[in-house]
Amino acid sequence: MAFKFDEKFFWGGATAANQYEGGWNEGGRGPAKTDVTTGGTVNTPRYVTYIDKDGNPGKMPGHGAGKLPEGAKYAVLDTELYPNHKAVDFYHHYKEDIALFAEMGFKMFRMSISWSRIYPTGEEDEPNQEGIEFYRNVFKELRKYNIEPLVTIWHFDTPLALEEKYGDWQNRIYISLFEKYARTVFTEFKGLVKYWLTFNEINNTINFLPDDLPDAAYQEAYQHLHYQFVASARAVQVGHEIDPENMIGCMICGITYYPFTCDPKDILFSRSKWEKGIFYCGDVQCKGKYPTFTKRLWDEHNVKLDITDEDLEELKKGTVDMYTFSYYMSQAVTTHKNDDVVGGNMSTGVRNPYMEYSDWGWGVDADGLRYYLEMIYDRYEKPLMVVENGLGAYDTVEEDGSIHDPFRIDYYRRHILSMAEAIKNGVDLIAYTTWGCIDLVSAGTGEMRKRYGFIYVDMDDEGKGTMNRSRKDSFYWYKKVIASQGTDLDDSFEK
Ligand code: P53
Repeated sequence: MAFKFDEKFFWGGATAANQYEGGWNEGGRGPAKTDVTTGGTVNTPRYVTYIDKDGNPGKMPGHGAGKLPEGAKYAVLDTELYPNHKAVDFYHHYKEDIALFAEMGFKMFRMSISWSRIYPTGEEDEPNQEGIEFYRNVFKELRKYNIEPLVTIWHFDTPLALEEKYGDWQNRIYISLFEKYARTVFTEFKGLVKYWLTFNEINNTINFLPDDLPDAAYQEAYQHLHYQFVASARAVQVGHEIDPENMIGCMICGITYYPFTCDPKDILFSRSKWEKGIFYCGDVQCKGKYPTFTKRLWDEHNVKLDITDEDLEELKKGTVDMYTFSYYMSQAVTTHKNDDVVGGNMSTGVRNPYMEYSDWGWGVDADGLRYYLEMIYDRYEKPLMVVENGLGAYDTVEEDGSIHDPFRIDYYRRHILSMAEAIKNGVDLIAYTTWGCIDLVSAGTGEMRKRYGFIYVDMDDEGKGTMNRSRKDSFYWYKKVIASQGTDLDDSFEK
């Protein structure tokens, strides 16, 4: 008998403002880092652009890797393409898009609020009313169809003015600025939004930090995280104070780590990947205190942090109500020399012979999702949400306009079956919002061609296209899956 998901289970899809919304300089919005970040590909990095102190244009690697030279200012250059500026224009298409989500039967829709649309420089005393109005209209539109919004407060987009002034979360002032912003959105959207996430993939800061960097880079990464932990804990408390009904979660980039060999050294190495990459952040946000292995992690890089006793109190008081995570892949890791590594953005690790890899080098592993769900539920015993999962792939539009994506359907089927196994095993999983339910700009590469959607958007890597939306085969399939509460997962679907 096929497993039937609870009727209250939140089926849906997920997006983020910087990759979806566009309208980067409309409605009083201020710029964010993504607005000075160029497009890249699977093999070429995205760059962050600036004008140096002598007025010359320059660029440095994106994703936090580069450092703005002394005296330089972030800048948009005429010679470069910035895919996040327009993205796929949810700003002007939200009614049409939400109607399509409703047609699929979505129960939940994950989106983020752009901080700089609410506070353009981050330091205003009053929020930008036009920004608030935009999101209020979006939430009302969702409610019209009984779609529950799931709102990420920070999805990689600190106002650029703050980054320029205070660095990338290297200043305690961020805690109060974030709290002000969070208080504003909790207050303004009370009654419209109940499910919130504080920081998207908070663990990326440490998990994707290359191993060979000097101690100073670790010092910065752990400090950055500490300020975000306290900011998140403050936001959780404020959110509960404003509306006790609010359910507020952490959001972790979930990667399932496997030891590549049965050498005990590899078992320990894999364990330390879990500790540093996954548990470090989850423990602080779910248990309200730094885990036992913290001292070892800090000592490895001579890290000394600015942490006050009040901070530790805040962490205790601001634990999250639920654990949410993205899941795309597993990674095999080893202490042995092995040159057969997996290419692709953000994916490191050794090629696992039992895995299939996407065109972007991500190891497709549905069993790894079950493993992750069970491991995490056992650790925290809080409700879980899978808030991102999906396959970035090339799509072909046929002459008649149809888009056949059986590979995407297969990917989702396998992951849904895996979630069903975890639920049968006692895991309290309450939501599944697939990533990029509508095609949008890739975070890792800035490409459009790396598509995740059930809905196709006519827009290419050069920023050309009509922005027209159309339904892929997977659109009809997911609609059927939702209608059958996950019992009907075979290939068939009706157009
Ligand atoms: P893209 C790396 C590894 C796992 C998840 O990623 C990641 C990243 C960052 O690239 O990010 C999350 O677009 C993130 C989304 C992002 C999505 O995964 O590189 O929360 O913003 O778009 C998919 O294919």
